[in-house]
Amino acid sequence: MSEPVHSTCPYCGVGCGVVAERTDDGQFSIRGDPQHPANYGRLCSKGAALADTLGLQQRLLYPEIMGHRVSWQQAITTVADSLQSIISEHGPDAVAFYVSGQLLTEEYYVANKLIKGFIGTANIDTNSRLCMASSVAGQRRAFGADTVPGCYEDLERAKLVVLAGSNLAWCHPVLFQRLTAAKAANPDLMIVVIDPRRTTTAEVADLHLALRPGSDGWLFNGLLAFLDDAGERHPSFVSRCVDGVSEALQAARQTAPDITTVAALCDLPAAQVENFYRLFARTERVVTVYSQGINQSSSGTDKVNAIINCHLYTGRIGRPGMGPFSVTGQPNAMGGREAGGLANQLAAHMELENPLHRDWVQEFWQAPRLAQRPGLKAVELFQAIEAGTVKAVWIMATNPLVSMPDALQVQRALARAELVVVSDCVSETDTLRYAHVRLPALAWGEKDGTVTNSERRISRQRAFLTAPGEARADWQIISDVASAMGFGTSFDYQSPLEIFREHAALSGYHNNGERDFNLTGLAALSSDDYQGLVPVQWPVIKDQGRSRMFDDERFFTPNGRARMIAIQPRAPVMQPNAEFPLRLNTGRVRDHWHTMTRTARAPQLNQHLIEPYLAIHPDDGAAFGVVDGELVTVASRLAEIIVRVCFDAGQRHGEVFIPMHWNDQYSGQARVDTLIAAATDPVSGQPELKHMPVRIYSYRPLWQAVIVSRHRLELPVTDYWTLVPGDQVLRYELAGRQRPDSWSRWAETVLGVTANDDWIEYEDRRLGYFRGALCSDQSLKAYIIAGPDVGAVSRGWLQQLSLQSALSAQDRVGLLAGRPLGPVVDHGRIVCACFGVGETVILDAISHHNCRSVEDISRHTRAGSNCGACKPELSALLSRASALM
Ligand SMILES: Nc1nc2c(c(=O)[nH]1)N[C@H]1C(S)=C(S)[C@@H](COP(=O)(O)OP(=O)(O)OC[C@H]3O[C@@H](n4cnc5c(=O)[nH]c(N)nc54)[C@H](O)[C@@H]3O)O[C@H]1N2
Ligand SMILES: Nc1nc2c(c(=O)[nH]1)N[C@H]1C(S)=C(S)[C@@H](COP(=O)(O)OP(=O)(O)OC[C@H]3O[C@@H](n4cnc5c(=O)[nH]c(N)nc54)[C@H](O)[C@@H]3O)O[C@H]1N2
Ligand code: SF4
Ligand SMILES: [Mo]
Repeated sequence: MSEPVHSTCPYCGVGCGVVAERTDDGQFSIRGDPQHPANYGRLCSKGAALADTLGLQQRLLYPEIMGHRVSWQQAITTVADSLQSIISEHGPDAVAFYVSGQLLTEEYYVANKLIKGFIGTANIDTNSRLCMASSVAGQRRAFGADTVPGCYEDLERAKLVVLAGSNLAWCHPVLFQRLTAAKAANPDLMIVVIDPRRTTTAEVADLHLALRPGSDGWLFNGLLAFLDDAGERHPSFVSRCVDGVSEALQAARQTAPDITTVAALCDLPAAQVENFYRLFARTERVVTVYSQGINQSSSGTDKVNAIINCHLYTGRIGRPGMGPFSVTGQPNAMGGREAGGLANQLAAHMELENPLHRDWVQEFWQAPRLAQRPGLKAVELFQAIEAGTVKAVWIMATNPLVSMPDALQVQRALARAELVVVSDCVSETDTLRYAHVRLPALAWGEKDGTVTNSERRISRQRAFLTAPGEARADWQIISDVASAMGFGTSFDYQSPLEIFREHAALSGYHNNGERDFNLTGLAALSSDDYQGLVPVQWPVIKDQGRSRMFDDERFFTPNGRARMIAIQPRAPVMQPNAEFPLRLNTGRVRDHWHTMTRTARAPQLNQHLIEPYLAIHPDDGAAFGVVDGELVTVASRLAEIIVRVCFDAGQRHGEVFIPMHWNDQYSGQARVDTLIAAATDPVSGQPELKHMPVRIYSYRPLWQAVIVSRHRLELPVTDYWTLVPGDQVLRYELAGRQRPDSWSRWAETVLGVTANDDWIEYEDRRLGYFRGALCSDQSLKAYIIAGPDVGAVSRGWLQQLSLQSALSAQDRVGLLAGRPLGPVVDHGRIVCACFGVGETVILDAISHHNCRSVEDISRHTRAGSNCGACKPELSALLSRASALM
């Protein structure tokens, strides 16, 4: 076994440390790093499944131009020359980069340096615009800098944790585990969840405020007014440190004067609002965590400031166990902000609008020309591409055809652009289809650099795999293009360390404490230091990091005082109406990561929620004439998609939820962002991804089918299909309105059956059912069952047969009959991804093995005993089953 390698999980912004070790069979095992201060050894279901995502299937391994493999030199020269010629003809603003919080800091730094300092335009934006932009803007207004005040330990030391627009249990699971462990140790720790949906996170809350979507501004303005009435102003802190107080108070009083008004505006029982306000008022140690339910809104920045106002006014900031806390989504959302990856930032937390900052950066980079004004923000950028003013775009580590609002507009834009370059690790994404040049990037585990997590902690990502094919690290690709454009001496980097040192040095350039971001203490790291770098929280001025900001009561505004902002809350831009009566909310599921390019590779992550779905309250389902489990068409004024209905009593009336993950690689028509209009926040430019009016109606297929196959299939065009990658077997769920002329021919074509194959089929013409099994060496290679309704077919049984090395005669008859002939163990929907424990097994443990607590279930079935992410669901199953017993 080789030396264990310490690295950082590439998924969420919790930034857990992992240890990768080669196992005896030559594979790698990944476990939590017990020494890493973000997780102390814990991992969630996604982190625990990392080893299963490392395979080279469907990796992009060679550069390609127009679909043909080329040498790196050809690819680099083509990109450089095309950019140069567009720039000389149309000026620097005709080119743009669209990058990602999944790049490492060093990669971000180089991309930003090339475009802002050498190409000379600020047309670089990042998917953080869809994610963190409102938090950044809110923090800059309040603190004078994009500073996250606190640290994870504050959640454990708090007496009240408010989770606003955050599904922490699914999206920051290890931080959630730390919080629930702290609550178990100290039952006085109260948790309030503010979310229109009853999420898994809400299951553990002492109080869940299922408010009217978009009404958070009124709720927090009301809180501010209440805190003032309750005498909770921190007089000395406010007079020493806070400006803008009376204006903010006046706006709060005017818009949210009392609890009754707030309750009506937020559509909440007045008693719940009062409970929350009293709890906040009487608890000094309060942390308010907020995420996309706040940020992804056309008034996201105002909501952020409405939250921060309450903390500033009561002095609940800068001390242990208190503060507003914006949790970052991506592994390096924070690092990207440090490197200045947004179109309206410079680098190292310097401001593009500040001439002095521009001079310093230009001087430091010895840059020929520096962008003089902010560039286009993501939504504007793709609009400018469609309009033809931006002619070339280089997309790195993001999949905008799936993740941008008005995704069909993004598609039109890329189809129109003169040059689309995409750097990615995988060979097929919806965005890659539009790339003229495809550049193969090294993936997690293959490259080195640093990331910064939600608590400003910089950690190393370290390589433990060799570079596959001709893939190169993103910093290398960008530097190569820069050199080919003639900027070689400024991009002559030999390693990420050299870039890191430059980035650290820039943070200290002309920085006498006016700027929060400062890594002077790391600017002279040796190669060994960098290799051995232990996780540290910025600023690092000498050799120490800093866990909590503002403990010195110094803010980064010109006068050093924080600012409260007067907030006039606004409703979402688009409201449901007679034509589109439902409001569409979107977000994440526990076991998938964004556009699924990595999580779909791990079989155990594809068993929890397996199809694109629409969650709707059963009463609304009845009112709109749809039934649980059927397919529905969801239409907005922009597009239509087809997904499966999932009744969920935790949805508010009039609101539906669809996850953001499914895309054209995994489903026929389920890209939810094709439905969402691109309304943006006027301050931050962040799009409103959670509030789109839609209507729904039953899709009513004439046929449905399930196919299991050992290989990926080329499906003919059908209205609906979804691919569910399983353990060595792929499953497809299909539906359509147009029946094939001959099922037999259709099935043989889809499954690629040849004359010599062992193929058995049976068609029941009267009832309209068809079954066909393709066998090879006694085992099942592929199987299809099609008919008017395949809902009752046991998917667990099909999976089991597919894995069997030999089929019995009874199995074969069963396949023709479309059902098992003997008893079969179907574990049901997988609840615990770590150990693959299904719902049926858990319900059995409760009803037949006397399990009365989550711990009992864990002991009996192992469910929940590893990462614990499913514990809230175990507890929900427990209460559901107990109610029936
Ligand atoms: N499993 C998993 N984890 C992830 C990711 C992933 O893809 N999968 N992605 C990572 C990334 S990049 C991010 S940004 C984070 C996001 O993490 P979160 O922000 O926690 O996740 P979301 O599901 O986008 O949205 C959070 C909640 O906001 C609620 N919400 C919607 N509208 C409103 C509203 O008006 N007010 C309030 N108060 N709440 C509202 C939604 O119902 C939802 O439950 O997750 C990170 N972690
Ligand atoms: N409706 C709706 N839409 C949303 C959201 C929502 O809540 N609702 N959330 C938004 C948010 S918060 C976010 S952060 C975005 C995320 O959306 P995206 O950033 O579009 O999603 P990912 O699937 O993470 O895309 C990352 C891409 O980079 C590739 N990749 C991974 N590692 C590397 C690398 O090291 N180098 C290179 N070059 N490529 C790499 C992956 O294969 C993948 O294709 O989605 C946004 N869109
Ligand atoms: S919480 Fe899970 S996904 Fe997030 S960093 Fe930790 S292990 Fe990775
Ligand atoms: Mo995000």
